[in-house]
Amino acid sequence: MAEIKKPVAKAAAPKAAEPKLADPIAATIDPASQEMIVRAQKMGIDTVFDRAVAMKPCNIGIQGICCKNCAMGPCRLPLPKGGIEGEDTRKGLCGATANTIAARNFIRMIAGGASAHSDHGRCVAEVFLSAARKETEAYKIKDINKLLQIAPHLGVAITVEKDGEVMDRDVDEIALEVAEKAMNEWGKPEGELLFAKRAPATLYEKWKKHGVVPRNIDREIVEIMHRTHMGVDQDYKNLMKQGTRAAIADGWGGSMLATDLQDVLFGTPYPLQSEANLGIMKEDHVNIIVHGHEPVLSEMIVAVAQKPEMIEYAKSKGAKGIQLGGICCTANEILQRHGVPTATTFLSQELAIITGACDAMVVDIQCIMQNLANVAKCFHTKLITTHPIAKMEQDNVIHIEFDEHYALEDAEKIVKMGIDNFANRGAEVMIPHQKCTQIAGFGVESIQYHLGGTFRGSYYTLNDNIINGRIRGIAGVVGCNNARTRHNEAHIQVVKELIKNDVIVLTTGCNGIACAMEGLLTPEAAAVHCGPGLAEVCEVVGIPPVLHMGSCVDNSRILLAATEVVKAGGLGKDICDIPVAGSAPEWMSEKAISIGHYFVVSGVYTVFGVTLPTSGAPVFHNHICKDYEKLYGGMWDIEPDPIKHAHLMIAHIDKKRKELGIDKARERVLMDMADRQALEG
Ligand code: SF4
Ligand code: MSK
Repeated sequence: MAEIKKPVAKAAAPKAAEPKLADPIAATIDPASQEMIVRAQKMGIDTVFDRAVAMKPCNIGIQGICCKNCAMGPCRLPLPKGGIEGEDTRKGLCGATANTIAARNFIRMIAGGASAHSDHGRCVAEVFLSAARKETEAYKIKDINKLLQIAPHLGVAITVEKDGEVMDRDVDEIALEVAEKAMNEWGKPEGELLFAKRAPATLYEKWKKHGVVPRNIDREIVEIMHRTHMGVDQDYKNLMKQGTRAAIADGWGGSMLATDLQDVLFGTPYPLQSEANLGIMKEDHVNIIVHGHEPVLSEMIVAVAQKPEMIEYAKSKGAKGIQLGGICCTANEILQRHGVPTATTFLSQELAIITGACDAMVVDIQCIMQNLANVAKCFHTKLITTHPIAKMEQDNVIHIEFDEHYALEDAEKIVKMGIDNFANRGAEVMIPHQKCTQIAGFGVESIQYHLGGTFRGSYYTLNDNIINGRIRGIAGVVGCNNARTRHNEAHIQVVKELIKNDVIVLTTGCNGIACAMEGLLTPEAAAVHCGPGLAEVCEVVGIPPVLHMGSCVDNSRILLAATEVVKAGGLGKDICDIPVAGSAPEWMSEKAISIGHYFVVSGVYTVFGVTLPTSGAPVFHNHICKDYEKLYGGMWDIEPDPIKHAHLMIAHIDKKRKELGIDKARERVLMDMADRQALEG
């Protein structure tokens, strides 16, 4: 076989130009990140902020109209300057149109995102099965209430009839059956996704009518790869139909199962206090940062790091203790259940190492930049990969493969490695002082409690406040950072504009972290940033105006919260009737496209910032906007300007208020069921 040779430099290369560097102020709104970017540049270490300046994105790829699905391409179909007049004759070598290419690319992104969430869910389900079989000491069924709550949705009975008497079923038996039924959702040969029926009945019927109820999770993802292979599905509408099936299989399947099973294993989150930003790292402590998405290992790291003998061990090495911190959604997982502080967001991950105080960074899956290894090389930081599917090629990276059967031993090994590394720190420690208090850990259950009270724990109070106009509507603002836009700026501007206009915000992922870094996740933020109606509700109830609901897979909590709003009555019969809108102001990941699409087909008007890979195929773009609104009640939209972005969402919320007949703010009246039915009339 012909060997591909490495290029050999023949003559002395011309002197390289000075690398272009990012302007720290233009790169991020976060002062701690700015400080660390300056430091990295002084040390000659490049970060994503500099690389984004040096390398521009491909102008054709960004429009979604580059196809490389076979070796006759890549076929690139740029939109002519000034747009297309008359017939669009652009086609690839095989004849694929811009619409077909954009739709194929779009649903391949859905497949990437859905598989990431769902494979995460599968790993959790496997650990759950081990726990249910009692094969591991480290994991136990922690939240029995949650187990009993989800079991019926998987067709698992929680009671049993014996001698004519109805009795509670044995919890271990229920757990085992739940584990088996859950595992089945990934690859069962027939039937349909069981959780699809957790959606409001009207929505489920809509999915049924359009033939998009998923069969099982894996099948919908595999079918996307088949249909987008050269020479298979060549109708953008039919391609998107499959994208819809896979996205539902993500939001109402893989992600929802991940959230539920994690809650049963590790506990359903309830609000707790913590802190966010790089200032959570401590110079005199061993700093261990966990980063990625799966809480299965990080839960063990939290348990081990809290052990008195481990703290003593850290002290024996000259540290005052162990400081854990998180990045990305592993951060959100251990924040919401244990109050472990958040170090920073996705885009600033390299900067945690630039502090010189990161003794170990432990990564699992998703959103981990490969350049972490290069940055770690410049410091004493041990970079530890832990997942068999996520290794790094650089030789300074240590791989400690995590096995749930030896979970505590693995976690102990990792924590000890961090502690032992404390002594190897150089003199170059520089931790920014910025950090903010945050209240996180909201979920479907806690919103019910906080806004409903102990005696009337329900969504009635939330609905009442929407109906009487104190709360104008609900926004789900989620997603990543993107190096093509100023770090955290759009997140914060969109959220501030929404709460200023009395829209309560539910957040997950890196938007949640950005809001925490800005101090928006405290009840006190309401008086400063909210309109009078939302400020009053927050003050009375004692909640922040931005409710942090967890990690990326926890967007399923937002779907279920919206379903509870429908059930509580007075705001229509389907999610698309509620004054609700979705947003991902700084998205970058394929997972965001999958999330965006399951929001849309669940009935949510969803606006993305930055860009959408559809602009090169206007007919396809209109399909996922206008046609989808007719089909599912939700639609895609794109608006990079954060203030306009927020106002598109507010306009949609107002449109829904008008359709419901609640567009005139009214004095608060506690409504009974008859009043709500009259409104729905
Ligand atoms: Fe080009 Fe068609 Fe091959 Fe895509 S599938 S690369 S459009 S020839
Ligand atoms: S971590 S997917 S950058 S939100 Fe979930 Fe943040 Fe986006 Fe990763």
